[in-house]
Amino acid sequence: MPSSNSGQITTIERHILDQQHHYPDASGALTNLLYDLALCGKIIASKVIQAGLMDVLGKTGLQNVQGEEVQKLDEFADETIFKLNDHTGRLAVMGSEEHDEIIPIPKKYKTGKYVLLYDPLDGSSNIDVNVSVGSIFAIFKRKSPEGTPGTLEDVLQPGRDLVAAGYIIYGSSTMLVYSTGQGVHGFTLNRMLGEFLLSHPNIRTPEKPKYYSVNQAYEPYWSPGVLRYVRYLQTGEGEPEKLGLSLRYIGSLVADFHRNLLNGGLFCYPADRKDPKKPGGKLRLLYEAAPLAFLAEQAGGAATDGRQRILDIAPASLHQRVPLYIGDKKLCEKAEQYIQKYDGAGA
Ligand code: AHM
Ligand code: MG
Repeated sequence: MPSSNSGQITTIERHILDQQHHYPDASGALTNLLYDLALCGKIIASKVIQAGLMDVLGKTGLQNVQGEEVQKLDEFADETIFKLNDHTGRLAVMGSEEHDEIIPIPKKYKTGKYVLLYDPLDGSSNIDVNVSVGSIFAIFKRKSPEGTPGTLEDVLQPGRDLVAAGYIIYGSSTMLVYSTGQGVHGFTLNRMLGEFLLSHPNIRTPEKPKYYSVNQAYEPYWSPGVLRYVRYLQTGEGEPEKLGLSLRYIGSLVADFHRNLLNGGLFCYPADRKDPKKPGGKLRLLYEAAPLAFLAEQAGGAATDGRQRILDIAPASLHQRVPLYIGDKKLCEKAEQYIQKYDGAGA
């Protein structure tokens, strides 16, 4: 495992502190918040790796607000992130995939200036077959006055206003990847030390894409533009040279995104006609698409819903869904061209 940067070992704590120097007025609250999230990652990782051994697998029998089955590890991850952040005085309000409404800071604690949105355990339906899953986080500055309870308005911000975002991937190793707008940096958890060490400084997504990732089974439900676009990814139609992409699809967003970020490629979850209740596809803007779009752009890639930049979308609701094309910049531009050309201006 690479654990050093030109021979020097950098812990995540040190790295986050160094990043703070880019912001002379920083109070340290964001630094500490990111460090708390790294701790959440370690705690969740310790549970995820024991998933096969402990009685943590299996459904709770409850459904989350999206009508999907909630698994025990989802609950554990959700509670861990909430409980490690509710009392620190750094947050005004939180929002999670697992909660219908915004999550207020308990009255007995002070509120702070940041807003935390998170998907505690994305891809959790894959856990019982040992597939990588991940936690995604997005951090905004609050809009409402400090010292008051946070509001829905604090949460409904476009991704371009993110101050930080990242994910923790629980895979063959546990990694935390984050950005505060100064590049994307990856850390690998050294289990012996219990520390995240800088292993992937300043990640840039490769110039030449290698993979496209989409759930091809939904083809019958795609619009003509999406169909033509995916055909383009397969054949490189109209390109002087073949694109030569291979298909890779895990069905676990963080894992699919992480692979394409490091190896080059495009992940998409287009809008489809499969479920009339989900016309915008499956993925959620605020705690899935926007934070990953922030990382993609910081790494030299892009993210679009097929019509506009993900980071420019002003959310209307906490659990808003959005079509997502993310990764290679040129392939994102192509997605917009195909959808505009074959689906028309507003279809
Ligand atoms: P989840 O938030 O309920 O875990 O669902 C999101 C997951 C993503 O990780 C993944 O990209 C997508 O669902 C896969 O969906 P599908 O099975 O429709 O391809
Ligand atoms: Mg999710």
